[in-house]
Amino acid sequence: MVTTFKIAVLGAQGVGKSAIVHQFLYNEFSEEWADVCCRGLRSVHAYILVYDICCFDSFEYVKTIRQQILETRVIGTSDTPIIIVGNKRDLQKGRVIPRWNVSNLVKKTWKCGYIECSAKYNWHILLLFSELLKSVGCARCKHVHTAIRFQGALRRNRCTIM
Ligand SMILES: Nc1nc2c(ncn2[C@@H]2O[C@H](COP(=O)(O)OP(=O)(O)OP(=O)(O)O)[C@@H](O)[C@H]2O)c(=O)[nH]1
Ligand SMILES: [Mg+2]
Repeated sequence: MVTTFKIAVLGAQGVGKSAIVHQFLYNEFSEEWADVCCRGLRSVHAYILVYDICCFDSFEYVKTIRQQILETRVIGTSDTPIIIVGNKRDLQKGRVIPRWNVSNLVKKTWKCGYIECSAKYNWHILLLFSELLKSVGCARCKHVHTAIRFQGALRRNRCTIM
């Protein structure tokens, strides 16, 4: 079991990557976040690939990133878990791909986790991070309260946003 987690949150521009991380860490939502840069993507323990459920292209982007992750995986290393996230669930009237289609593709074909959330209303953000902890092999991370403990640890400045 790893005790230090490096998580890459990737996705097209404006899908809500920063909003998800800030909602998890600080229970805050804003219309605008400062940009963060990407470093050390190869050595992460898990990937969160975010798309906007109202934006078709952002799901195509997720497909491309996933493909790139698979292609650049070091042969012989264990598979790094990938969780696909459909954000902006609160705007679901504008959904462009039926949920069933995406979840079928992601879960059955890609064998990845799939979660829909709203960073704006804090829907399923804790669930996302508890699934993430489970996926990196944390045997005791079966419940949302583990994600709450994780959140607490991160808030105590044990988290670096790179
Ligand atoms: N309605 C709604 N808006 C959201 C949600 N999450 C993010 N947004 C909005 O979407 C816009 C982009 O959010 P960001 O978190 O900056 O997106 P990002 O993926 O970090 O964008 P880049 O860093 O530019 O790639 C902002 O105006 C947010 O307020 C959500 O769950 N629901
Ligand atoms: Mg951002």
